[in-house]
Amino acid sequence: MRKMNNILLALIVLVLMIAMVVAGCTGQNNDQEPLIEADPVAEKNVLTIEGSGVAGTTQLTLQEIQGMQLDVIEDDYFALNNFGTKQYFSFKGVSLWQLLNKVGVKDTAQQVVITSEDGYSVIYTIDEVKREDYIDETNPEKKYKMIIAWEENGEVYDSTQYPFRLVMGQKEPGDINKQNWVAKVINIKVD
Ligand SMILES: Nc1nc2c(c(=O)[nH]1)N[C@H]1C(S)=C(S)[C@@H](COP(=O)(O)O)O[C@H]1N2
Ligand SMILES: [Mo]
Repeated sequence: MRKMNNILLALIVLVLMIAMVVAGCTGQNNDQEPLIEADPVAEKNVLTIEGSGVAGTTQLTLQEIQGMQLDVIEDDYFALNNFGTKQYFSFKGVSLWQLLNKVGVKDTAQQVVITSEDGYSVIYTIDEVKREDYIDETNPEKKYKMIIAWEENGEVYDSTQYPFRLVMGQKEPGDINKQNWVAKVINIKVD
């Protein structure tokens, strides 16, 4: 009797195992299902550009932005922070204005909101985004564009963790510009 029970148990386990394998296979073979489910890790590598001021919603990885044939800007950006500290940081990236043109900015666009992963955000007018003469208060020769950088002081940001930073010079002497350097940009909304 005990032997019969063991055989029965073994059979039940076998049937269950076969059922699991079959269920697994049908799931994988179903064409309707996406191969990759919405993966929070995968989504953290994209920058979303959206709003009524652009042609549509665009999601771009660092690799895609690097492949867009935009002028690569490499410069030492002057920073003044709220403690009065003056410092230079080298950045590599592309002009935000050029990037917006590439994705299709409309004539009606008025403002740009740049938002980070942690919710930190800044707002600029389109004219401020277009501006190519942000300053270094200590060097009258210097002119900066507003850029989306992917490399800071020789280190490329981790491409899986929102690898983009908004960077610009000062609007005028005394402008505490470092606070506008939004790190880990997740969204650019143009309206
Ligand atoms: N995403 C994000 N970016 C941010 C901030 C922030 O809190 N979150 N703080 C800003 C401020 S106030 C300063 S001074 C600088 C600090 O930059 P650091 O962390 O590279 O020194 O980042 C700016 N960018
Ligand atoms: Mo700051």
